[in-house]
Amino acid sequence: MSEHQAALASIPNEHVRRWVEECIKMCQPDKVYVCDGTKEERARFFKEGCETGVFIELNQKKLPGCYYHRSNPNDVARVEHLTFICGPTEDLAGPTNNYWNDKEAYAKLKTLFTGCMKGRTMYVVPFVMGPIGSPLAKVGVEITDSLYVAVSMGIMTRMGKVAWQQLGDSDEFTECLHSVGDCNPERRYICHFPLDNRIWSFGSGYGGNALLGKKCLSLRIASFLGQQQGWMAEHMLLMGVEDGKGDKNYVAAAFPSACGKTNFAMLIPPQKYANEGWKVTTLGDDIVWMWADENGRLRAINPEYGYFGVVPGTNSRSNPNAVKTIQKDTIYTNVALVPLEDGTYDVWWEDSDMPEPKKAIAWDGSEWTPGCGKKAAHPNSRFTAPMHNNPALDPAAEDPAGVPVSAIIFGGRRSKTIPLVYQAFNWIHGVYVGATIGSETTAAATGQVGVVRRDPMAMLPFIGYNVRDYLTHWFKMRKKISDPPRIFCVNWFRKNDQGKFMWPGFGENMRVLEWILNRCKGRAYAQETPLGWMPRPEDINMDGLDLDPKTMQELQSINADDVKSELLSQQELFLKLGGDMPKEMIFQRELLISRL
Ligand code: GTP
Ligand code: SPV
Ligand code: MN
Repeated sequence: MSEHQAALASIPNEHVRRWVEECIKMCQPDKVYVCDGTKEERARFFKEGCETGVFIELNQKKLPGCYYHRSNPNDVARVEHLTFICGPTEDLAGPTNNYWNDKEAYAKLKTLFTGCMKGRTMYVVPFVMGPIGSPLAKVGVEITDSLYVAVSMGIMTRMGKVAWQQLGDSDEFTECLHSVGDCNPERRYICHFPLDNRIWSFGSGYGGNALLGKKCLSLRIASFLGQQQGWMAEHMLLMGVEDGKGDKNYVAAAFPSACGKTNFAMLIPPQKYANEGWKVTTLGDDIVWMWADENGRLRAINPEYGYFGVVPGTNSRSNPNAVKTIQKDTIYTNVALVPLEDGTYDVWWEDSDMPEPKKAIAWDGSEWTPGCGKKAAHPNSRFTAPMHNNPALDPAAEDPAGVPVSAIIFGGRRSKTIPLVYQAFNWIHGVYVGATIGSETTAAATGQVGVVRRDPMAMLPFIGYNVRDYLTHWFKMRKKISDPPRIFCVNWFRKNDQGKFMWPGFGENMRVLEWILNRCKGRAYAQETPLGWMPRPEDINMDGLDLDPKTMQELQSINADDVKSELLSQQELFLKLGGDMPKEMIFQRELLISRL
C-alpha cells in the first residue's frame, strides 16, 4: 500500500486524491500511476506497451512515432444499446436514451468494478477539454486500467500537469472511471450520471466507449451542463474559410458518425479556388462547444486536442491533409498490418495510397490476401493523431476566446430524396431542419449499417439528457444571439439509379461552401422551395468541374412524393416525443406540409 500512498501523495488536488483513494479501494489495482503528460512518459508507455503486446511498433523510418493497436474483435465500435443516462428519474434521459436508475446502475457496476484491477496498473489521467484559459474549458480525470486509453488520452486531450494547474483547489472536475474488465459484451456498460458529473465505463477498450473525455464528457455530460448553464455542446466540426480577398469566416457542421466531418474540416479547395486564394483551415473535426459572447455573437471552441478519425478511404485524393497528419506520432487501430522484409511492419487499408499488399494481417489478426473475400481493415478502423500534425490547423485552434460562427451546417448520409444543399428560412426553421435530419447508419456504432434513422443534430447517441429539453435549448439560444448564424442542410451522398454517388464530394464540396458563405453575406441568389432556399444549378460555381448539368439538376431536385415519405418517417421522432415535442417543431412541420 505504501506505493499507492506515494502515487496518491503526488496528486495535488485533495478532491481528486480522495476520489482516487476510493477507486483504489474498490478496484484493487496492483500499481497506481499518475500521468504527468510528458514526452518521456509517452515514450515509456509505448516501450512498455510494445513489450506487453498492447502496441506493435511500426516501421520508424517510414512512420516515426507511430504504433499499431488492435482492439478485441468484439469491441470495435460504440455500443449505443449499452450506453446509459442514469439518474433518479426516467425523465432525465428522455425517449431517445437508455435510462438506468442511478442507484441500480451504481450497485450493478460496483459489483463489476470491485477487484477488477487486481494484477493490473491503474492509470490516473488528468486532462483538460478546451483551450487552456477558455471560459468553457473543463477538467476531467480518467482512471483506467488500459495503457492504450492512457496513451490515447495524451493525444486527444491536453493531458498531465496542465490539468492540475487548470483545476487548482476546485472540486469541479468530471470523474471518469474506466476498466476494460474482461471485455465481455455481456458485461459492458457505458454509464453517465449527469447530476453527479460522473462517468462509469466498464468492459470496452474502444475509442468512444473508453476515451471518456470524448463522447462521454465532451458531448453527453457537456450537453447537459450546457443546457443548465446556457451554452451548447455539439457533434460538429469547426473550420475557417478565407476567400482570398481578405475575408475570413468560421463554419460549424454537424454530420452523424462516419458521415464526413473529418474530411470536410480538412478540405483542400480545388485548383480554381486555390488560384484565387481560397483557404480552408481546421479548428476541430468532431466536437464543438459554443456560447454567446457579451456582444451576442455565437463563439465556438474545439474541446479536443487530437483527431480520432476513420481510416478507410483516407488517401491523398480524398483527404491529403489527413494523410500528412498521420505520418508521425499516430496510433493506428484495427487497420491491416503489412510485414516488411526487415521484420518491421507497415499499415494498409482499403482505398489507401499504398498498392494492395500481396499478404497482410487483417484487423482481426487473421491472414489476409487480395480477393480473400474479407476486408483487411475494419470499416471503423481509426487513427489517433495530434491536431498539431495537421498542416492546415487554424491559427485560432488554441485561442481561449474561440471564433465567431457565421454558418451552421447540418447533413446526413442519404442516397435518396435529400438535395445537395438548401438554406433554412431562419433560426427556428433551421432548428427544425437539424432536428429532423435522417441519416443511414454506419460502422461507427455496432448494429445494422445503412438504415435511415432520425438523428437530431447528429446528436442522437450523444444528447446526455432529455431530447425535449435539448430541442427547447436550441430554440432558446436564439434569444442570446443578436445576429444568428445562417443554417444550412447538405447531402454529399445522393446516388443515381446505378448506385453511384452523383456528387464528387471531398474538395469539390468547396463549391457548396462558397454558396453558403455568399448566402451569409447576402451575396448569392436562391429560390424559395418547400424545403428552404435553394441555389439554382447556375448559382453553384462549376468552373473546372466536369459534371453534367443534368446531374446537377438531379442533385438539387425535390420530389414531392419523396418529401411526403420523408415527413412520414419524421413521425418516428414526433411519436417518440409525443406531447413533449416543442411547439415550434409542430408549427414548422405544419408549415412544411402546407408548402407542399
Ligand atoms: P466520425 O469520426 O465517426 O464522427 O466521422 P466523420 O463524420 O468525421 O466522417 P469522416 O470524415 O471520417 O468520413 C467517413 C466516411 O465518409 C469516409 O469513408 C469518407 O471517405 C466518406 N466521405 C467523407 N466525405 C465525403 C464526401 O464528400 N463524399 C463521399 N462520397 N464520401 C465522403
Ligand atoms: C463517432 O463515432 O462519432 C466517433 C468515433 O467520432 S467515437 O470516438 O468512437 O465516438
Ligand atoms: Mn464523431
